Amino acid sequence: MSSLFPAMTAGPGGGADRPALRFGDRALTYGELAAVTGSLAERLRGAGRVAVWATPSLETAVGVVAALEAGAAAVPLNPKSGEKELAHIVSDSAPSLVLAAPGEELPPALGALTRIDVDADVRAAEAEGPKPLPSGETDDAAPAFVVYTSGTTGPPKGAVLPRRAVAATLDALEDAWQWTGDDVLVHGLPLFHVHGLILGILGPLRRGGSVRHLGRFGTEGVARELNSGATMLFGVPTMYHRIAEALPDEPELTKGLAQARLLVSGSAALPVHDHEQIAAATGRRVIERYGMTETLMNTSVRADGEPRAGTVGVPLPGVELRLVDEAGAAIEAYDGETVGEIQVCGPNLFTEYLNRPDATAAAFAEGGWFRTGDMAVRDADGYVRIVGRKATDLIKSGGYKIGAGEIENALLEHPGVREAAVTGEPDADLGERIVAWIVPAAPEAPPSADELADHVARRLAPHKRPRTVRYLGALPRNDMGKIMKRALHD
Ligand code: MCA
Ligand code: AMP
Repeated sequence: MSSLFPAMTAGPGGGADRPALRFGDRALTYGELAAVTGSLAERLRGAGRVAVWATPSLETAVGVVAALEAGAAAVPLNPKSGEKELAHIVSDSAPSLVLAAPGEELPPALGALTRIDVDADVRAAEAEGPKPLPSGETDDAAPAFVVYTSGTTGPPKGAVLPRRAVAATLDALEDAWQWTGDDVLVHGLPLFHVHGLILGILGPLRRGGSVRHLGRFGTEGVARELNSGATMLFGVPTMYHRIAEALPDEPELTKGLAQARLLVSGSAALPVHDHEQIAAATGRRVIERYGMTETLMNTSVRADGEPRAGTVGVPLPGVELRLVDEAGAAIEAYDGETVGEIQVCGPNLFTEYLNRPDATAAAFAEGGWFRTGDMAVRDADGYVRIVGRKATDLIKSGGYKIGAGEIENALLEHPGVREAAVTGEPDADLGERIVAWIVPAAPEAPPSADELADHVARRLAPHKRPRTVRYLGALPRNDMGKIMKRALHD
């Protein structure tokens, strides 16, 4: 097995004193990271799949790195997951244990799992003496992660990401972004998804550079770090929208962004208006990259390319990308007009949905092309422009992918709900906002919007809660009894 983090194992003179991770006032150099992960990795050897209680903390980064160095697969858990969602993920992924920061209270759904506290205290690790990293052979096809992602219906599916995919995507970004060990990344993304964890934590570590995590996103933190040595910023469009709104009142933010080397947005489309507002105030252009949990990163505007608002750039090195029409035939046009579904192939792809051979088979077209479900056009110079999504039942809110069916099922479990339909509506801040259309069981006493939001937040996760609730006497249905969601908005 080649280590995913060569900088951590570099010998004397290899940069052990260089900063690796910083969360608030807690930080680790590469030498310290090797020390704290060494003994943990030894305990995790042969552990198979390990759950990680993925709070935005140093312990999450240390736990994941140790698991990967041990050849185990990490299953990052959203610490705000509701009981139903968590129970599903735990029973589906069947981890052998759970890693958590000391003192972190874990919910009953994890009660049956052995818990290992992640000790990120470097003095304790050094007192134990250096521990060689496990040297067992792990195949690059072996799983590195199982990341849960929503589909249109049913509970989230676990995308199994091999070590090869993690290495391939991070190395392709090295090329596209001229990303080096001298870069210092700042972000405040959650650590239970690809964006924040794989790109935002493992990316810098693979390059031998460093990351400063904000704990939670805020424009002051972004300004502070970009004005004190950070060179790159990652965020979802909601974060860049909030930055764009704050720029007129926060001169330090303007100054920080103006001097950054690279501002990268992803997970959803960044509206052209936000692009323009940031460019006008700072003279800097945000670049977009396009990825997916199942594929990691597919395309990006390159650091040495022309930034163009509204596009996600060109395929990354090693990624094959095609557009196909409704009959599944490849579209040859590069005319900025002909719309097709994006399909991709390459070493960046997941291997399967855990325990879901049916869903895995359905996700691939002949020849191993993965069907992304994203609709796009290609400009003459190869720039890809995403224009929509095949499934209207997938909602992107705040950069989170959310399945309408999952929320409808949760709403139907509320005794005050007789019928429910969920749609997404445009929202300046979140991109899309979740709207629940409810037929109450008792029209004279419908459950309140807050009650329904809390119900969904408790069962699934707070970001899946409806932000708007509309009450109806009946849902519009066609002759077959199927809900006509388009008619709802009329
Ligand atoms: C609110 N809260 C509640 C409730 N209402 N808790 C329980 N019950 C309720 N009814 C809590 C929330 O948990 C949260 O807590 C706080 O109140 C505010 O919630 P909310 O309004 O939802 O959050 P926000 O401040 O609007 O968040 C915006 C955000 C967030 C920061 C942009 O959406 C975010 O972090 N998005 C990132 C998504 C992401 O990383 N996606 C990557 C996946 P607290 O404040 O304590 O949290 S896509 C991907 O990985 C692919 C590969 C790709 O291409 O990148
Ligand atoms: P997820 O399944 O949560 O990993 O989200 C993946 C989806 O996010 C993709 O299929 C796209 O629909 C969307 N996405 C990611 N990056 C971008 C982007 N830069 N522009 C538009 N959509 C994006």
